[in-house]
Amino acid sequence: MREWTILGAGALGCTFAALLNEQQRPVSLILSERHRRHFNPAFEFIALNERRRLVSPHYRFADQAAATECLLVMTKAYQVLPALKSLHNLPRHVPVILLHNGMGVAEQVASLLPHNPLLAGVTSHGALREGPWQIRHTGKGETWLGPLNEQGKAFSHLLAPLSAALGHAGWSEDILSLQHRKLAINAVINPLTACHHIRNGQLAEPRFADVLATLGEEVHRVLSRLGESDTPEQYQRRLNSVIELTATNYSSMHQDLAHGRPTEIDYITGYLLKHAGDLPVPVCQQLYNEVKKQGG
Ligand code: KPL
Repeated sequence: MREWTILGAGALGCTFAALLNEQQRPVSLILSERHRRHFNPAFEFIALNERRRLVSPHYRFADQAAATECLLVMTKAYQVLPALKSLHNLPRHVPVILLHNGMGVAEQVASLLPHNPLLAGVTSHGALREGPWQIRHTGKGETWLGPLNEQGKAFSHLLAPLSAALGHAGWSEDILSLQHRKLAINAVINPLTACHHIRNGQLAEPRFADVLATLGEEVHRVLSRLGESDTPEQYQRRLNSVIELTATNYSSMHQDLAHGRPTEIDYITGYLLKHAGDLPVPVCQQLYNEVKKQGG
């Protein structure tokens, strides 16, 4: 049976490990060096129905990457390259699936690992770390995978086990488009909730109506420049629906800023600013500056 190896033992990485493990799928988590001397053999996983259980995946370190059969990269965007560079002897036939937020990293991964099948994924599952070894699954969502290079096209069979574990997994030959769509949602919700210290659902309050509309227009313009055909209305509907569906969540950028961690702003808003060219995007720019000012 194929073992799944997860690089990035954050809340979402541990959630995927727990859900795969529940389906009796062998899973290993690659831990960072700082955990080598001291790590818990198990973490507590709190499912959506509040059921708690201990999950004991195999733990590995970067120097044990030769045993990897299939790699899910679930680190923060800015950790992807250093984490992949630290892996020793990752076999060149191993599929590498990038599941981080934001964009702009895949091109560098393709140069780093030119022989590996490369795939990207987008997921709308939500998770929260409640303690050092305690993870809560906060939202069940959709997960889509698709190839980023020719070799990646042969790996649609990964969907079946993933779908059984996650409740949904789909294949898209145009994963770039799904990444753009997710980016366009994150570029509104994440910096606004981080700067205003609010939950996602609070963006539906009337005080945010103007900024939401203006920022939405800016982001939609860049989305069109990136080649996406969504109308402004379709985009706005999707945005409102994510705000509603994730109303009680604190966005990942809010959590990063609140815990004094670096954020993914360069890979979300920064990516849009880079691709805006001569399009006016003053609110995007202002939010980018504000997140940076607050330490992100
Ligand atoms: O992806 C998210 C994130 O927080 O990064 C959303 C969809 C905004 C949910 O919180």
